[in-house]
Amino acid sequence: MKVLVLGGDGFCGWPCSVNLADAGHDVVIVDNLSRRKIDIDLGVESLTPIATIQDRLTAWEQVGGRPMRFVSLDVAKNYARLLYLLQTERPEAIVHFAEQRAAPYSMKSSATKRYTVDNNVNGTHNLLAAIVESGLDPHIVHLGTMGVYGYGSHRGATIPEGYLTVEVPQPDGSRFTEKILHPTDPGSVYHMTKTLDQLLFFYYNKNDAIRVTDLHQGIVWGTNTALTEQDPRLTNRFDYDGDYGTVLNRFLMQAAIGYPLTVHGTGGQTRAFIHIRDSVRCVQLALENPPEHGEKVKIFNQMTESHQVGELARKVADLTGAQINYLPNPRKEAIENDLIVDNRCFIEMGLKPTTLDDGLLSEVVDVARRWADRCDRSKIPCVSAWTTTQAVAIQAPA
Ligand code: NAD
Ligand code: USQ
Repeated sequence: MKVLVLGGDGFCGWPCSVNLADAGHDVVIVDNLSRRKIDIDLGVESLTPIATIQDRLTAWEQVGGRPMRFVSLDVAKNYARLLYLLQTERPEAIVHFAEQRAAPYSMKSSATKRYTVDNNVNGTHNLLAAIVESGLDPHIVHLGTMGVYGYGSHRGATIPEGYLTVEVPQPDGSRFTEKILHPTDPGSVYHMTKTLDQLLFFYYNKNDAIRVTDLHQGIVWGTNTALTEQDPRLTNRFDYDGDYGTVLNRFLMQAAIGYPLTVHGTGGQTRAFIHIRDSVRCVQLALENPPEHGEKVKIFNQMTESHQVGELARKVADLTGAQINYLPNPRKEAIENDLIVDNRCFIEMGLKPTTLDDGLLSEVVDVARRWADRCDRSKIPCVSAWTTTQAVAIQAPA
């Protein structure tokens, strides 16, 4: 199948692209390399050394991979070129990773808030409008987030895959039931853009019958897949800095360099997790099982385990002997929350999850310890505060 991978140079997009090529798909990576430019602006680097996209593609062919092409394009800004790309490539599917994905970066300043909204919402809308204008019928597989449901209290309820069945009271006292999009409760400007994406998909699916699968993905941990381990130039990125590093990978890297694990608040926040190998597999499963024509947006919860942040820190500490540091929280978020998630769709499609217990140690030894000398400790603290209240709290002397 001809597949465009928007954002195919990123952390999730790169291993996904090579996996799709390996599965026999004809892959075109579309990326404006904005993520590499943000690294330069922030003065940070991936813990793992990453090759240029050109060297990645050469290396992929040299290990015998099915050739992939690269198109440099900003999908949020260059509508005309995006439309032309669709008209000339005529993809059967488009995997859409091309968004600014860090919640802390989105909360840094009004400039990064505006950039995140402009980039993410325009990118998704440009894609939808261009598909309509092209007259083509590709299946979009979009990377959304578990964060659209919010991390307040769900009062013990299981979070369904996208749609909630509600009972609506009628004036005569009777009730009818209806399936609605699960209410959204974003916890950052970044997460808010994902809730807006969800509405864009709902509308274009209803109005133009565009086929969409929206993957509500949890926090991705790990680094490589079997395919990206074949050559050092195929290595995936590993973010550890205070803006782009996600919690579990940060803890693994911190343990590897003897830096006390940075738990925000009491660590009572519960989040959903998935290993990068499973993320890649889920995208392939979603791509190869498109919705029927006329079917509403398919929503899958792309996660395999839920854990409290404090519990994760204790797990990593038990494994490595690391110290734990409980810090003032730079985010405005619930101190503690429950999270019970229905993820039956992927399990029924045959996903065999990589659990934390299987993968943590090898990630510490093979990646975090191996590249520990590349770490810049000054980039570890999370300094993006959600409001001035949090800014004051994180600057107060301990
Ligand atoms: P990433 O920053 O590593 O990759 C995103 C890629 O998209 C980058 O290569 C970037 O250059 C590109 N991009 C951004 N804006 C673009 C634009 N306007 N035009 C063209 N290319 C553009 O992020 P990631 O971790 O790979 O995340 C990919 C997607 O998955 C995001 O949409 C993110 O919201 C979602 N997601 C990620 C995680 C996670 O833990 N990493 C979890 C859930 C969902
Ligand atoms: N946290 C710590 N210590 C740290 C870093 C984070 O305690 O050093 C806490 C945060 O306060 C938060 C939790 O860990 O409560 C998760 O933070 P995170 O940075 O790992 O994840 P998040 O900001 O939610 O964003 C990441 C990805 C994003 C994706 C999202 C999935 O960057 O692209 O959408 O995970 S989810 O969380 O399910 O919404």
